[in-house]
Amino acid sequence: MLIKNKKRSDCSENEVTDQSVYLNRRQFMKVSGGAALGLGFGKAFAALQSGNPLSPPASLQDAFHRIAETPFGKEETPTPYEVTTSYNNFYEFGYGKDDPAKRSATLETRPWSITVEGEAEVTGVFDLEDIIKEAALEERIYRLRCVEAWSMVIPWVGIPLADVLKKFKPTSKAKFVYFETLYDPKQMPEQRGGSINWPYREGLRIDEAMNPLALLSVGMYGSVLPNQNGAPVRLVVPWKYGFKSIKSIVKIRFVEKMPTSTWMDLAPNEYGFYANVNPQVDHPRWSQKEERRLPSGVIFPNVMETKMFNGYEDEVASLYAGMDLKRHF
Ligand SMILES: Nc1nc2c(c(=O)[nH]1)N[C@H]1C(S)=C(S)[C@@H](COP(=O)(O)O)O[C@H]1N2
Ligand SMILES: [Mo]
Repeated sequence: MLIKNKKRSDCSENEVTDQSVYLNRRQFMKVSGGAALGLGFGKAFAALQSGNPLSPPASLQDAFHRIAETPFGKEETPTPYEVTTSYNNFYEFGYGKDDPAKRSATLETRPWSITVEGEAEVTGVFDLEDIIKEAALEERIYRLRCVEAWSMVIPWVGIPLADVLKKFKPTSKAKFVYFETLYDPKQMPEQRGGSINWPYREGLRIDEAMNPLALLSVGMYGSVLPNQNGAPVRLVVPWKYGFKSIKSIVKIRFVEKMPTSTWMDLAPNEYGFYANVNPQVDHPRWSQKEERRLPSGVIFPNVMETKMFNGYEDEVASLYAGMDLKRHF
């Protein structure tokens, strides 16, 4: 995302181009290698769609063997794993798109606990693995649209957020849910400074959080999350700009008043609380009408129109009935 008072642009065309040139080169080598070995094109192409090489810890093997398929995103072609794990926004590890992949090995993801507090009957500190073992994991293929106007398609593994939140029995005062990322500059080097008031914070209205599309993700491409994608647990809110999908969550707080998110705090005129994907409301510094679906390069930019609520209008439009979405951006 672009930080207003920084000169550098994290969203430069060059960066995306370099990335896809690099990928295209690797893919070309694989495809031509496959052809040389006499493999059909189908098989050579399958080699590009490589899976997740990570394996879940022994205690979670069982849960990950029972991932339920769902109809979500069956029509989509997932973005290659190599792309979704090397082109990231995770500012705790740096501002370049390749920084999180290079620098996030310092993140310790086990054991991991989540503190639940605020307006709920059940509060306390919970072990993530216990939450995962109790729940049934689902695969959901969702589009992810970054506010910087690029997008990808990711096969997430997770638990519907509503199923998790209901266990804590939020009271009638819980109008919003607030989330916080880990704060530990030893593990997250960029937290030692910069213009962000760490930890990274996000929030949802309670009915948004309870919408069946909202996912608490603990994996992707059939296995656990790579660190750069927000291990071991993150939010996925596919009808909102990517920055709402907060990574490496350690705190969930049920609150009565609308919380302030990291991006509202940094630039309130550019990033609102709702942050619904909306091609009709431009960012003050760029259009939101189109997006580059990664991998995107000079020869094949792969530009497409951005859809209202990122194409999830049927599922979520009713949440915003009667609201002026230009004002509540
Ligand atoms: N804690 C934290 N969560 C974060 C971010 C971040 O910098 N820190 N970046 C956000 C942004 S801007 C996007 S687009 C998505 C990117 O998710 P991905 O790298 O898994 O594709 O993560 C979001 N969650
Ligand atoms: Mo983003």
